[in-house]
Amino acid sequence: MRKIFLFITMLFLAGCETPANLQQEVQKFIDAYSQEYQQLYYTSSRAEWASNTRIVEGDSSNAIATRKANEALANFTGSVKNIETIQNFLKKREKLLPLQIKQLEVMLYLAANNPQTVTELVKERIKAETEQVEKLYGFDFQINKKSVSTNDIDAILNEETNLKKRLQAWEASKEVGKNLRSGLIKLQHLRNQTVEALGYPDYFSYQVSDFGIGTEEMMKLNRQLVSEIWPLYRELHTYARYELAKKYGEKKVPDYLPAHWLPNRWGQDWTTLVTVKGMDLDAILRTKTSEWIMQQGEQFYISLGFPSLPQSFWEKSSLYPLPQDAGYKKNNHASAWHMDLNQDIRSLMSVIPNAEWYETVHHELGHIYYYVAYTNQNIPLLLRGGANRAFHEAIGSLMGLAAMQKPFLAQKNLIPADSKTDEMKTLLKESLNYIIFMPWSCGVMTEFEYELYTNRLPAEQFNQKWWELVQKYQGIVPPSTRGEEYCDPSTKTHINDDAAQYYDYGLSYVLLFQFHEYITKNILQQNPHSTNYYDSKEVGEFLKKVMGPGKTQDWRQLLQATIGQEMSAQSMLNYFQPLLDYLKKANKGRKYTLPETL
Ligand code: X8Z
Ligand code: ZN
Repeated sequence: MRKIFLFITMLFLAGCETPANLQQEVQKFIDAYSQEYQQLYYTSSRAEWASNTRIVEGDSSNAIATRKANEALANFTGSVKNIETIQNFLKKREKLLPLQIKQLEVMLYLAANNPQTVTELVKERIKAETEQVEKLYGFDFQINKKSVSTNDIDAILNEETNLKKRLQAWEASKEVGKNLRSGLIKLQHLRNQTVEALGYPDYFSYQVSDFGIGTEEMMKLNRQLVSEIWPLYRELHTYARYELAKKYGEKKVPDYLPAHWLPNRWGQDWTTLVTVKGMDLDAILRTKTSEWIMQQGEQFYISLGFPSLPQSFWEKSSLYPLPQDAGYKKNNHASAWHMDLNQDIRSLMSVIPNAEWYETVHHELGHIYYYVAYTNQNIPLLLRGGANRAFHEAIGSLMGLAAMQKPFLAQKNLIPADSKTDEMKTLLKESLNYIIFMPWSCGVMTEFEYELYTNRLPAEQFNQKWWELVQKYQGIVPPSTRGEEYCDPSTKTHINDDAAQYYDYGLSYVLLFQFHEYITKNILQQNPHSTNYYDSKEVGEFLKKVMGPGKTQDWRQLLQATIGQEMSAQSMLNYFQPLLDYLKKANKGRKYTLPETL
């Protein structure tokens, strides 16, 4: 009798949990979670937005609101109750729908960043992160005791030929690091400790896991990418040493590039070393307004079949530099925000009319249109993200590349249609952007953060390790010894507020050239070095295929489905192939100081 009873009970229980029932139950949980998450996320975004757009010295009201909002979000995503529910559901994953599994995994990933089991550490970390951003962007950069903006510093590094003045500007740009050192030490520990609680070995590994690969695999991939472009980088490095020595009237060509010789605070972009006659975009853009640059960017996307940006984007974004007498400061690094994971999309920039900002505008709008592409009822809230983070970075950079090619510029009447330009020089200029970036992103930044988090770099070695990597990967040296009182890595935005994710950008450049090659071969049938995407609805359709699924598909499968390839640097190498011979000739008889292989 008993046995029969038990049997019936079991039948009943099993009957309750048919896949359909379970799926329904899980869906109810996902829907409720998503709704609450969205509200908390929006509150946090608004507070962060205020903290990044209005930094008032001595006023902590924004910081307090941001801390509170971020704590509320963390309490929810990291709650033990939520984690247990998610883990229990995931134990029965074979009965769940693929998109449900993906959403539960996203929840678990969010939880791991701030588990309730270590509430105090999470709180400390949120506080430290908010303070770090305020210190970085509230900093008063000064040259000769006069306040300057980072745009001012960048202009000097781009244009000035007097080495003393260059040195002053470069040194001024690194002062902020001293104030950020203690915060970075704190964050190194707190970031590691918070993710350890849910079983990640360290913060770097946590961030890497979002790509579905392990830390060692990611490091191997990055090192391989650097080694693939290294022959080209070595030529560019040699070329730049000699050309810059000439430019600055220095008789002795240095073995390594002094950091203040380069047109960028971190040596990550050398584009302005070369001007192409007939295509001097900087000179052309200087005659335009910042607003014109923004509209131009939007127009390009619209021409591909994307909608115009909502009125709220224009009203709520913070697109231009603050007036000097504003009485407050703002984050001067460009970013794009999906405030509520729905219709509130904004960008934070300090656009001035020059080629660098022209490119950045296209980059940020790439994020914005990515948001637009996956914000609809087919894509669950928790899967509104890039196929991986590198995809999100790639689209806008691709558009930036396309918006600088000659046929595009001619169609937009920015250069005369019949202007004769030196194609090799154009390619050289492009390589000073895309190739130069690789040892910086996949090398210096990635290796440093790997040391910092995975290998727990001691604080007394931050600056030493930094410059060791800069010399090894970029062939750049500091103008004079930089002791540990400085913290030069923390002058870079992402070290502070986008930690352990910089390989996203290196990978995005690789993807960008894969997309570009596919588009030019299969859609436009144009020479990849000389294209015009403008008005091509087919290109727009292709981009929507890449962006539309958000995170609902595995990124490798999506890449196969859209371009039929795995991720590879081959397209980038194809693109710059003609340059290698040209540079070898230009460098004939010159001394190479970087090793042939890394
Ligand atoms: O940070 C950015 C974007 C914001 S998503 C402007 N980029 C990297 C950088 O500035 O270091 C774009 C390329 C590299
Ligand atoms: Zn970006």
